[in-house]
Order: sequence, then structure tokens, then C-alpha cells
Amino acid sequence: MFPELRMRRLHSVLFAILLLGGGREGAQAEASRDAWLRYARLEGAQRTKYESLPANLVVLGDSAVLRSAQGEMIRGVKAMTGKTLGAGKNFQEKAIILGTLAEIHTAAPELVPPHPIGPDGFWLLTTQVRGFDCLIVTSPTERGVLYGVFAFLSKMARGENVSPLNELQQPYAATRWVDQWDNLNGTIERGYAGPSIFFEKGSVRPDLTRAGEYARLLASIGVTGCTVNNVNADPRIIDDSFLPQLARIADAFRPWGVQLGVSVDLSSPKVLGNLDSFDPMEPPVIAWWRTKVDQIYRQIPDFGGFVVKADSEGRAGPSSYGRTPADAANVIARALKPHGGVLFYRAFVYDHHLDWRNLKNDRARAAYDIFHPLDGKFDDNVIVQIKYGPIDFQAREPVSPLFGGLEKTNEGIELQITQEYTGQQRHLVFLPTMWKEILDFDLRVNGERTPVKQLVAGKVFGRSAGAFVGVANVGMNENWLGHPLALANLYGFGRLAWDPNLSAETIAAEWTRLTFADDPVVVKTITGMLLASWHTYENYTGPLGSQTLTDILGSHYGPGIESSERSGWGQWHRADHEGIGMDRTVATGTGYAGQYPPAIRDLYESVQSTPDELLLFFHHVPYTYRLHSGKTVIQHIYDSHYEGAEEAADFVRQWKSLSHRVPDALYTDVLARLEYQAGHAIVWRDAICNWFLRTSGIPDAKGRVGNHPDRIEAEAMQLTGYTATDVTPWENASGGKGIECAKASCDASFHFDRAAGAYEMDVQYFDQNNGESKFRVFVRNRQVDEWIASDHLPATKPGGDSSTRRRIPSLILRPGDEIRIEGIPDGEEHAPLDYVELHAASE
Ligand code: GCW
Repeated sequence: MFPELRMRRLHSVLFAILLLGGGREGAQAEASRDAWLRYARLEGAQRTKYESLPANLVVLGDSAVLRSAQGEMIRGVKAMTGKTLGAGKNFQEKAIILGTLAEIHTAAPELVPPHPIGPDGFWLLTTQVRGFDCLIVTSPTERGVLYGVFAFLSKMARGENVSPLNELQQPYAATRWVDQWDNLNGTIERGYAGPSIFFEKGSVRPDLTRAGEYARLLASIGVTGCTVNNVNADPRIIDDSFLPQLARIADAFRPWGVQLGVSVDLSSPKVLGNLDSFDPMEPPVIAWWRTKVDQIYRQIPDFGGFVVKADSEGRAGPSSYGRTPADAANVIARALKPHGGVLFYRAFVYDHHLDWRNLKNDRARAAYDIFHPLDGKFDDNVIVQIKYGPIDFQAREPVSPLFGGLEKTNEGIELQITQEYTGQQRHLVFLPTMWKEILDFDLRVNGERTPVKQLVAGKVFGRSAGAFVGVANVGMNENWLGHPLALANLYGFGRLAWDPNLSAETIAAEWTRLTFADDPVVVKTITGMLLASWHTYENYTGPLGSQTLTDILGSHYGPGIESSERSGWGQWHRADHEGIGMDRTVATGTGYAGQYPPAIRDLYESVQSTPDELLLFFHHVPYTYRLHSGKTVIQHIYDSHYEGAEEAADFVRQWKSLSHRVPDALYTDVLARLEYQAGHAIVWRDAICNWFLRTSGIPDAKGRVGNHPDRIEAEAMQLTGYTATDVTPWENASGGKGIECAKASCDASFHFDRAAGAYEMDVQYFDQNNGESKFRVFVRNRQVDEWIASDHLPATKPGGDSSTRRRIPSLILRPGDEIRIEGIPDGEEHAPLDYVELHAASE
């Protein structure tokens, strides 16, 4: 039916295959799998800098981890300098020496680190031993030696001087893990980068190459453990028949010093063990866990531990038997204890059937209300794993008060690397900027300086453990996370867990240098984009701490302003005709502010001292309330959304300045994503601004909201076959309506009535995932563009999730010209259109 389209597609497929087979693009694909470990060849002066590196490598000892360290050193030096390191003799020639402190000490007792080094810490030293120049990479542990090798290679890749060198690094928090929310059928809950690298069709994948590669990436940023399955755990994960399969994943992780963990379902003793109950206090249940854990350790001696999500979002939990989270956690922890295993018990426990009519109800209170009274009741190999905010990974939340509410219990922070509420890797959002604010936030526990980073590392109360956990959800996509720039979040998580005192800027620049090149233009541009991106996203998605105004009942992706209201889920923003915000004060609201230590409670209790960016999280105010910035709340909503959309458009311009400076395939991939984001930012902007305009009745002082002189609504065009349909919610389509075609093909046309000239035309259409409609655009009956709506956006109907745009860069138009769009539906997707917008091409 569309021979030319088919041919075009076929050509592009053939072209892609040729390129992939043909070297350059293939190499790029591989490079993207190597992420920040590309070890690009150094040129000129950069390379000469490393000419004096010893040509030989000595490894003291033999183990899988040391072999990884050795292999990595050889691989990195070879790739960057072209030199192949030879096997050297122990302190009998100039050499690079890798080994634990104990081994080094035996060979050269005079080498003593300037300070004691803890596990996983390392010492990089250039020195003379018995008259020979040596580069020493050492640590109390083999894993630390591996970390030292990665740190050394990272320095080289970023062109840092490595001679002389005397550097001792120590991880800030002892436990640094990532969680994956992979299901046994191979899907990933809130994963945006393809299927699981661990599971498929109910089993562990036969080929675990990617699992090994992932462990290498994790080791390079100092991550020590990985929980491989969804916290909404399938009990089968620890079924007897599954353990040998888990052991294979552990085998893939082991050479990189990464420990395997799994999420378990608390009802396992009943479901798997056929017991009558899973009451944690029942002796048969206690015995069941002990036997199960012993069995796991027989097959996986270095098993890391379990994660538990219980009494949360429909998961089984101790509340069924009137038991507490501490009762449940301790029973499992005691089974793990003799083997050195850890139990992460998630504080994400809340009632999702709250009565929204009761203004005193507040989901934000749940974690503190439940866990604070249990402080001191958890065993010392339990870590209470706390999401950074009291709600759920929103683009802006205050820090969880529970961080300050546990003094006699180990705690850890849970950050989300996968961008569930922050654009799902279709929007650029560099999260370390947000994480830094959270980690640096001073909770003033007991009136002292107690930043969150110190609390969660166990430093404030001298805890035996502290943890940073990142929910990563990498998938089989070549670049792990879908958006090439999203890898900066995985990298940034590891770097902050290692050293939360690093600045977001340092991390962004490091990652950019390692991933791209040392081209100052590239580094400056990408770093600048990364650093701006969180605020940009926050600007166009959710104002003043009211949370991301997304569809919380479905995809968590596009706008869905009222989806959070009038339901039991408790993500209320309580916007009405008069005002917006949740009153969480002690005086008149839910009392949540009172969960913070006094200084912070006072900060948030008063509307005057609450910072603007969290105003609506703590207070219900009229739209006319004046912010510290001097703007009214409503004008801030309008302005920030327009600013956010403009900033998103500017990312496209900035990226374009890098054409020919970054590899072509990557350039094109990122450009397409940024263009999509810029379009979707407008969808967000318009939905939120129009909704608040209608709800508040207060116009935009700058006259932009609701006025789109350059826009031609599809429903106002001349329609042949197409019919106008209402989009729900109304604010997710321009004018509340779109058009759909119930025939084999339909037309929508209009006559151009502006001055003659060159125009850029945006066609706003809806791209659902249940069909691949085709579109063709004609001007004066001459075809000027055609495309297929084949993206896989999270939507099966026209709306804020599926709304996307096609930009036709330059059309020469004369008054009276007919512009016609032909739509050809496919499957359940009825070639839906929203509007067309024309801008002078020079704009
Ligand atoms: O944010 C919610 C997610 C759920 C997730 C849950 C959790 C794994 O929407 O998909 O479940 O948080 O963190 O347990």
C-alpha cells in the first residue's frame, strides 16, 4: 500500500545492517556497552604523559578478583596507549604491582600506608622499591585492589598525571548496592531499556555475558552488591530448583567482587514450604528460613543477602499476624547472620487505601510512624532501606524524616537511578544534582550538624552498617539504560556512594570525559546540559513541591494532574478553585512536619520559612499567595512551565553544536531523544498551564496560556473521514480534542493564511503502542513528508503519554496554499492528530 515507505524502511534497515557489520558502527555499539570504560586511545601529548609507565605487571596472589584487576589493567593500558604490559618479576624490575597490603608487606615491609585503610579502600603509590620504580595498587582486600585499578585507569582516561602518585581512597559508606526490579519472565518493573539481563521465561538466562559485563561496570564505581529480582518478589526465586540457577549469576558477579542478593516474599514459608502460616514468630517458620538460608549458602558461599518489601502495595507482611517489621526482619536476619549476610528491610510501608476526604490522613507520615517506634529493635545485620523522600521518588520531595528517626538501627538510603517519575529515560534528567541536595541536607538531629549522607553511612550514631542503594533497572539494550546520557546516573550513583562529597559538576564532567572525549567543547556542553536537566524537568512537570503531576494510576509518565486526587494512594496535591497544596503542619495539618527534628520542623511549619520549592508539599495556599521570589503561585506555575519547555528546546540547540564532535550514531540517537523531549515538554506545559487556568480562573499575566496564535487545531480543519474525539483528561490534548480515523485512510486539511515565506511545521500527533499508523503531509498536493508512528510510548490511547510531534523543518508557503495531512490507521491506533503549529523558519 505504501511501496515507497516500505522501500525506505527496508533501505534504512539494510543500511543499518551494513553499518553494523561494517566496523565503525559496530565498534560504537560495543563502545556503548563499555559505557564509561571505553578507554579511548590517547593521542599526542596525552599519550606521551604515560610513556614512563612501567612496561611490566606483577600480581601478588591469585584469585578471580585479582585476575580481573590484572586483566583490566592490561586492557586499559593497551587500549589507551597501545602498550601491552608484560608479566613482571616481583620487585626485581620496574613494574606495576597489584596486591593486597598483606602481600605487599611481605615483599616490601617498608611500604606502610600513611593512614590505616578500611576494606575496599585502596592506595595508589609511585615509589622506588629496591631501586626500581614501581606503581603500587594495594588495599586490605582483593576487591579494593580491583577498585584501585579502576581508579588508576580512570585517571589516565581523563588525562590526569599519575606520576608521582600517592593517593589513598576510602569508600564513604560500607554497603553500596544496586537493586534490579527484574521479573522472572524477563520483564522489568519500571525498566526502560529492554528485557532483563538475568531472567527470561521463568528461568535464569542461559547466556549471562551481560550479567558479567554489568558486574564489571558496577565494580568500576565501587558497587559491592546487586539484588537481581523485583522487590515485588516471586517466591520461586528461592525455590530449591532455582538455587543452582542463582548460583550461575553469582558466578558471573564473583570475578568483579559483586555479591548476589535477592528479594524475597515474606509468605515464602507458606507458599514454597507448604507451612500453614508465615508468622515470623512461629518456630516452624523460623526453622524454615534457617534451613533455606543454609541451603543458599551451600551453593553460593559469598551470597550477600535479601531485600524485603512487606505490608506495602499489596505485598504480604508481618501485619497479617500482628507482628512488626522488626519481628519479620530479625527472623530472617538471624538465619543470615552466621554466614555474614545482610537483610535490607524496606521502609516503603504504607496504606494505599487512605481516605482522601480526611484532611489529617497523610501517606508521607507512614515510614516514620511505623519505623521510628521500632528503633533499637532491629538486629545489627538488618539495614532499614529508606527512600529519599517520604512519598515515592518524585522529582522534588523533602528528605525522609526517618533518616533522623533511627539512632539505634542501621539505615540506608534508596535512590532511584531508573527514571520512573523523571521521564523514563526519554527525558534527560541527571539525578546526581538532586541526590546531592538530599545527601547534603542537614537534618539537625539532636541540634547537631547531621547531613543525610552521614546518617545513612552510619557515621552519626556509630552504627555497624550504613548503605547507599540505587534502583538501577538496566536492561538488554546496548547502552544499558536506553538514553545514552542516562548512564551518567548509574555512574553518578556509584560515585556518590563512594564519596558523597564530590560535586555534581565533578561527577558530570568525569563521566562526560570518560564516555566521550576530552574535547573541551564536548565536556562543557554535555556537563552544562546534565547539570541543568533536573531543574528543567521539574520546571515543566510539577511546581513548588506539589510532586510530579503525572498519571500516578498508570504509566507514571505523561501529565495526569487529577489522577492523584480522590483515591487511596495518598499522593494528593489538593488543588481546587481557590488554592493548592497539602497542609502538613503540626498546627493545622497532618502533623508530618513534626516528624523532623525541631529546627527542621520549625522551618517547614511556617509558611514564611518554607523554601519556595517545597511550599506546596507543606502548605495549602491560595493561588495568589506570593512566593519569596515575589511571584504569585499561579504566575510561578505558568512561568516555570514556559521556562522549562524553553530550556528543553535549548538542549536540542546545545546538542546540535556537537555534531561531528561525538560519534555519529550516538549524536543522532541523543538528538532524536532531545527533540522528542522538547515536544513532550510542551505537552506537559500546556496540560498543566491550561488545567490551572481553568481551575483557578486567573489568567497568565503574560498572556501565553490558552493563546496559541500559530496553532491550527486538527478538529478545526476540513476533515474527510476523520472525526473529532474528546481526549481524557481534557488538558492532555490541545483544545481537549483530537481527531481519529475509523476508515482505511482519512484527510485533514486547512488553507495557509499567513505571509508568504519559509515555515517550520510541527505536526502534533498521538503515537500509541497498539498500532503503527502512517502519515503523509501534502502542500498544494505535493507530498512533503511521511512517517510511521512506530515509537513505543507507554500508551494505548490518545493522551499525554502518546502525544508527540513531527517537525518538518522548512516549507515554502504562500497564502491560500492547501496543507493536507493524510492518516492511515493501523491496529487500534486510528492515525490520531492533535494540531499543527507553524513558525517562521528562522525563529
Ligand atoms: O514507586 C513505586 C513503583 C512500583 C514499585 C514501588 C516500590 C516495585 O511504582 O513499581 O514497586 O514503588 O518501590 O516498591
